[in-house]
Amino acid sequence: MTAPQLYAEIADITRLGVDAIVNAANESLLGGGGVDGAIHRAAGPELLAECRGLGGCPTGEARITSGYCLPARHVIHTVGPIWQGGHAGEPELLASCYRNSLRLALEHGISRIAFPAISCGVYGYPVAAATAIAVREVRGFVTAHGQPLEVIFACFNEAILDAYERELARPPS
Ligand code: AR6
Repeated sequence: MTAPQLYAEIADITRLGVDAIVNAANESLLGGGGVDGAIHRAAGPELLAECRGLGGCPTGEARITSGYCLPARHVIHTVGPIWQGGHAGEPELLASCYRNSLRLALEHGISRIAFPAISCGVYGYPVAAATAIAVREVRGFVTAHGQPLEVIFACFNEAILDAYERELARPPS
């Protein structure tokens, strides 16, 4: 059996030809700035039309759509928490984003998935804390389920890549 692979790389997530890319969306699911805007621009207007039919998504949950003009077959939209200092349930909500996205991936037979650094842009989550949660949750999930087989942490800059590489080098606790 192949062991799941987790790695980080500098990448524009909209260019990755994986089974699913994850979108750091907002509760409306109707697009926005950052990676959300880039995904909608690259996928084309049909993505927005499908998202309209979903009726939004609460923070911490996830929804799946087709990828339309993207090289990725699916988009998993999840809504990260807005950083408010760390005492408003942000860590648990961010962990839920990763778990719920991976659960959808498993249900849809997705074996290669790429995540952006959810909440680390406009939503202001401190990068070191967010990447620690991301790596812990993804490791825990793939260890428990053996799927997805490949998880890419798509980093938009070197600072994010450094943070992921530090976490990935740490032995699992
Ligand atoms: N590929 C990979 N990562 C990217 C890309 C890209 N093409 N573009 C940006 N990033 P953000 P959030 C990185 O702000 O903090 C939107 O308006 C970016 O550098 O996209 O969860 C939504 O509609 C950062 O590291 O998402 C929401 O309103 C990471 O992706 C709100 O922003 C996430 O930054 C969500 O804020």
